[in-house]
Amino acid sequence: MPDAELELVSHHLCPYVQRAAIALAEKGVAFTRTYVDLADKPAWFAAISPLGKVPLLKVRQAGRTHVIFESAVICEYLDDTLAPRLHPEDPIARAKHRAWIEFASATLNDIGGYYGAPDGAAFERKAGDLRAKFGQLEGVLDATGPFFAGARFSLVDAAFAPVFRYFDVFETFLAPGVLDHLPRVAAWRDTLAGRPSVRGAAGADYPARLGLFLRRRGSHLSGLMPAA
Ligand SMILES: N[C@@H](CCC(=O)N[C@@H](CS)C(=O)NCC(=O)O)C(=O)O
Repeated sequence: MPDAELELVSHHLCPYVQRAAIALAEKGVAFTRTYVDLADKPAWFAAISPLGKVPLLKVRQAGRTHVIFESAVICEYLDDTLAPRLHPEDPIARAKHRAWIEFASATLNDIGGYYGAPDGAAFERKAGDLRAKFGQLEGVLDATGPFFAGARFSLVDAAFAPVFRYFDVFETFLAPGVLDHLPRVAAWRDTLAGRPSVRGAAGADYPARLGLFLRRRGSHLSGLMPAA
């Protein structure tokens, strides 16, 4: 991608945006970020985002601007064009990684159901769904780590780091039940939390922003938060 200018159209809390930001940082490439208010989408954004969603990657190259949407596609594009490779070379391993990135998206959907659950019963159901998913991960994580597939950071790691970032905030006021008794997942989570690309993917104000967002949900979880 010689001489391309990259702009990541973002939202402060979006976990899918974080995937792309992590991949960009792992590639060591310069990029700018533009933040969109998803509650009041600007016209320029609506005009270029076919699904009305972030992230978008704007690629300015040879006098043209290309807009790429969908985080998985953005990450694949970055991996096709910039070193180091974050997907495995082996096609079977690569297919499995893509599948586990889908699994990360399903986990994010469960997290949305968890923090949005209207009552205790729905909340416990979603906690159970999440516990089951993290249990499955415990069974597939590389035995020696420190990353999903062993020594090398991959796009699967980029997809799960934002998943764990939610729990860093949840666990400031909730017992860590969903992630209990999963030693490999716990070690993986710690490693990802210390990775510079992961640390830089969200702002220092992320916990405060997420806290405010959660408090305003009016959900079961909102009611478990301490008074502001
Ligand atoms: N499948 C999409 C999901 C992206 C997504 O859901 N983005 C959310 C924010 S995290 C969004 O932009 N939602 C638009 C809206 O709320 O109207 C991807 O992987 O990029």
